[in-house]
Amino acid sequence: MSAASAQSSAAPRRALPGSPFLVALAGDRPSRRPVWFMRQAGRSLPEYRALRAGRDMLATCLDPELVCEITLQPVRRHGVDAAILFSDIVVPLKTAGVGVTIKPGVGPVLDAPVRARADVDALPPPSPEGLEPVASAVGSLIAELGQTPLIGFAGAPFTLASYLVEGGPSKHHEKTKALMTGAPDVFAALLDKLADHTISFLTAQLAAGADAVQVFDSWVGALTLADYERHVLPHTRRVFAEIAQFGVPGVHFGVNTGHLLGAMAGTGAQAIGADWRTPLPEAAKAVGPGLALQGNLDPALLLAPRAALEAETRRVLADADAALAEGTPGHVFNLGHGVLPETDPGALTAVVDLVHSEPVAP
Ligand code: 1CP
Repeated sequence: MSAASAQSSAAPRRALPGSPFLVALAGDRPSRRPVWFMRQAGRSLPEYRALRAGRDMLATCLDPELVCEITLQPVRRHGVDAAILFSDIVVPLKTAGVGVTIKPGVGPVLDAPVRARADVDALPPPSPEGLEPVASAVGSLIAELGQTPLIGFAGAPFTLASYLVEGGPSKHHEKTKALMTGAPDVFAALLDKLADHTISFLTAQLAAGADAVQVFDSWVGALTLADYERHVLPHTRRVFAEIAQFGVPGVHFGVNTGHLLGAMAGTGAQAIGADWRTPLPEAAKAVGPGLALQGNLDPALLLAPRAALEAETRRVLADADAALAEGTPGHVFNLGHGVLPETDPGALTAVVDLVHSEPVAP
């Protein structure tokens, strides 16, 4: 029995029949247009900054009480239709014993990069025990959230690999691409091990009751379609196949993925997140009629004058309606990537109010 099936009966899954977010992902007509924001937890909120002051990021991710509070903050403040767990994509690596820290203002930084077969062989397997604080936070959140669904998440194998191979954040992912093309067997072994970590992190959250998941392949847009299909897709497909037994919807998202959307639709996800560069009707054509769409307001526009922000929000809603009219089963309003740290939280609340005030497409 796999680790995932061993845990799938751990907690009875709650039913949230009225949730606009879950209804839209299921392809039914929601009572109002659902909206949440990538990176809504943390980032722009002063109440988050106050809590985080003097606290290490990864230590915060492993403190269930703090995780609960930070996850709930944007739900209270903005009235979004889903909560996303406060955590990070490198948490499963940290808890397994990989030397990684999150440097303020930078992101994940590795003690030692992974660039050769021996480095891959030395990577530790997932540690379900290490993830117990995450599962505990999910359990408490399910109890606190009432009718608001909780989204669990993980980084996809390629995006995790980019941090491990580069040693930290990267613009061009050149060392990752060099390994992928120069030593494809080593790269495949690395992605296979990382897929185990992705599955373990998602399983911990799903077994504890998460209502949906999002798998972030944030940096996969740097690849060609051919490289994506050969080196990445099989591993991401395994992730979605392993979590399918939980029966919850999965969203798959990456930045700059206009040329990959059709292939990403073949991962087993129920919905695809589009970044702001691809208009939703175009994304709909790429992913086909069976998958819901999420997105895709440019997060930079939250810093624009309010009238421009409103106009762009309405344009995204009109694009969504055009996609729905052509057969897209559902739409969840979101940004085309995460909230920028300098965003005025009032702009986020204004977008939520506007999205909720617009009638659901017939
Ligand atoms: O969305 C939410 O509100 C939940 C919290 C969350 C999520 C979903 C955080 C908290 N991180 C993530 C996922 C994550 N982490 C992704 C995928 C989503 C995306 O593309 O935005 C990625 C790529 C990371 C890696 C990471 N962690 C970065 C990016 C670095 C880079 O390469 O540009 C950064 C800055 C972090 C640290 C981090 N994670 C989360 C927060 C609030 C922070 C900032 C912490 C701090 O410095 O105080």
